[in-house]
Formats: sequence, C-alpha cells, structure tokens
Amino acid sequence: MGRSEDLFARARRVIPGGVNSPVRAFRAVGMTPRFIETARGSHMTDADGRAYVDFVGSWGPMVLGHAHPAVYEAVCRAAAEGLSFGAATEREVEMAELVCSLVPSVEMVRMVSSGTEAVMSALRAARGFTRRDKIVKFDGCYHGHSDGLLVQAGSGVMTAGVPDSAGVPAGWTRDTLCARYNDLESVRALFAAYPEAIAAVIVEPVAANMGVVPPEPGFLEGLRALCDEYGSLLIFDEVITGFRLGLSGAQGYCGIRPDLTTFGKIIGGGMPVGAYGGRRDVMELVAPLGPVYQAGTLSGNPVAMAAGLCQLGLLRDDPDFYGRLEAVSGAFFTELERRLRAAGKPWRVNHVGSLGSVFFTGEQVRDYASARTADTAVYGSYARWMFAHGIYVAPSQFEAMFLSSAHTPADLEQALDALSAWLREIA
Ligand code: HOZ
Repeated sequence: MGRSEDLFARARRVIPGGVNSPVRAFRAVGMTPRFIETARGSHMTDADGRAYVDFVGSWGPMVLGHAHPAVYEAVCRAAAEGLSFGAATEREVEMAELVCSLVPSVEMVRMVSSGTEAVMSALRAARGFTRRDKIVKFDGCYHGHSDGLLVQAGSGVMTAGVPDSAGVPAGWTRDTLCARYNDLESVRALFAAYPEAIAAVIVEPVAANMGVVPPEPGFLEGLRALCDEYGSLLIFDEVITGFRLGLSGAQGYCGIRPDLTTFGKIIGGGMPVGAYGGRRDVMELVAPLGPVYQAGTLSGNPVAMAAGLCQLGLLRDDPDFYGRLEAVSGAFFTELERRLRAAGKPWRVNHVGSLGSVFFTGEQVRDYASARTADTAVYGSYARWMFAHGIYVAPSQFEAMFLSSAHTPADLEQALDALSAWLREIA
C-alpha cells in the first residue's frame, strides 16, 4: 500500500470520508485521494513521491502557478510581523483600493474568509437593500455551502448526485428560486410570478461548477435588463472567474456591470480569502455603517492580504498576462478537442480563457440538464488514466480544468500525449 492509501485509511477514522471537502475524496473517479506534499509552479508531488502536472491549481487561485517566489516572500515577510490581529491593518486598505481600482463595478468591498461566506453576505446585503426575500439561482451553479444555496447546486453536490443537502430546513430554501442557465425565459417566468419579491439574481457569469459552461450571447445582458426592470440586484459570483479571465473578471470579459460581485481564493493568492463588493449604496448598509450584520476575526487576515496583494499586483503590472494565458489555453483546449475528433469521439470541450472542461457527451453542453448527459464512468476512466500518467485533473466530471502561466509547452504536451494514449487504449 502506498503512503496516500495509508494516510487515507488513517484519515477515514477521524475525518468524515477521510477528507475536508467531498470532491477531493476522488469517489467519483473510483480512486483514493492523492495526499499532496509539495507544489511548485505547474507541478505537485504526492506523499508517494509521484509528480503531476497540475490542472486544478487549488481550484483556481494558482493562476501564476504554485508557490510563486514573490508571493512566497510576501507571505514570509507578513508572517514575521504577526499571523492574526483581529484588528484593522494598512494591507486591508491597500487591498480594498486595489480591488476597487481593478473592478469598475466595485465601489466598496468587504473581505471575508471564503467564497461561501462572500456569497452568503452578498445575498444578505441584497436582501437588506431591496427589503425582499427571494433570490434566483441557476441549476448547476454552485455558490458555496450555505443553507439557502444548496438547491440544485453544482460542484460536489452534483458530483455526489444529490440535488439538495440533508440538514437544510425546507423553510431556509423556500425563498430560493431556480432557473435554467442560458434560458432567459425561465428567469422571466420567475419574475412574472414574483414581480416584487426577488431581491437578487445570482449567477456564475461563466459557469464552472457543472464543468465549464459559457454564457450564450444575450444571456447576461438579459439578466441585467430583467433585474433593472424588476428592481432586483444582479450578483456575479466571480469566485472562480474573478482575476482569472482578466483583471476585471468575467464582468470585464463579457462587458456587463453587476450590482454586487463575490470573489474567492484567488484574491488571497490561494490563502483562505473571499470578498464581496459592489455598489456603494448597497455596501453602505453593511455594519457598522448600516443594519446588515456581517463580521469575522479572520477577515482581512494580514498574511492572506499580503499574499493576495502580491499576486494581484503581479497580474496588474503585466499588461499582456491574460492575453498570453488565453492564447496558450485556447490552443491547448482546441488541440484537445482535435484529438478527440481525430479518434472519432463526439465528446465536447467547453472553454473560456484559461478554464475548460471535457464533457463526455455528444450533446452541446449549455446548462445543467445537458451537463448531466455526460458519461461519468468514461470520465472516471479518463481521470484514472491521466493520474497514472502524471496529469492531475479534477476528480469529477463537473469541475473545471485550470491553466496557469506556469504551465510550460512540455507540460501541455505531456497532458495531450496522455490523452492520446488513453484514446488509443479505449479504441
Ligand atoms: N467545490 C470545490 C470546487 N468547485 C472543491 C473544493 C475542494 O474539494 O477542495
């Protein structure tokens, strides 16, 4: 038995399922989890000394690769000054100024510790502002694990094949309305049914938790118009897309201005950070300025702020960063799809910028229903092969592949060669 198996056996005795987050249990691909010891650049090494080219990147934040030397330095310097104060610091001001300067729709921003917290708090602000209770989310979009949002959620919930979570009282999801991604009519119908009750529409502007599903032309524009028509707020959950698709996230990429935006781990360079922000008149309702309460000792943690400031600063100071990353990623995903076609497979590759997914279905994937037509057994076969050949892909069909600026042409070739070898194996 290898060390990862040993560790997993120990873990299962004391941690539910042996892991601290369900997807990383690898159940969906019929494997035991890899226990990671180190990560540098585009590579990770597990407890058995096996090296992988990493296409998960801690689920997004490692856009510069793992342990970037400047980020590491910034973290060490900050740690030497103290790990947590539970008090205001200059770095938090710098971070807020930086985010507001990079994302035009964000006039004020509040730091929290995770994407889940960011979304939960943004919805509270939206409800406080509009004095309405209902929210609209989309089937297959994932917004963290707070009670009201575990309805037809993507990511781990979708991977486990359960529409909702046990332990969430029915009353807590009564005000959560579900619409279909890329289907404006389904949203319009909800507004028609509840014209004065919907506080906000929350959406992943590029869905990346049912695999990657791009918004179709007009979808985000239509959401903006409907929210304006009915006096609701539009919230972009940019936990995955923020600072990944560009300095102003998916909203800059797609040219839509939401009222509120949520960010996640990328804003902390991979450390536990989230943030929510947006219109000044909404954010001014947050305590202590207003009656919408939200707080946290670890919010704006000084070490996490140092990591995030350094990473965001590097991204800002390299004017062609996103252009280069997108060009390399686009070529990679296009070649991946070409190899599937050459092998006579109808499978689909959806991609936007440095995010992509191979869907093992012949259907065009544009929403939750079509994503669910993917053959998860084939995904399992593909993932096991990729891991065995040194490629760390998401251990679930319903997650994204993340490229970083640290991926070299040799890394990408290794992944493509592994895919080709698997296609020959299953031919
Ligand atoms: N829900 C995360 C991806 N969308 C997975 C988190 C993890 O397992 O670490």
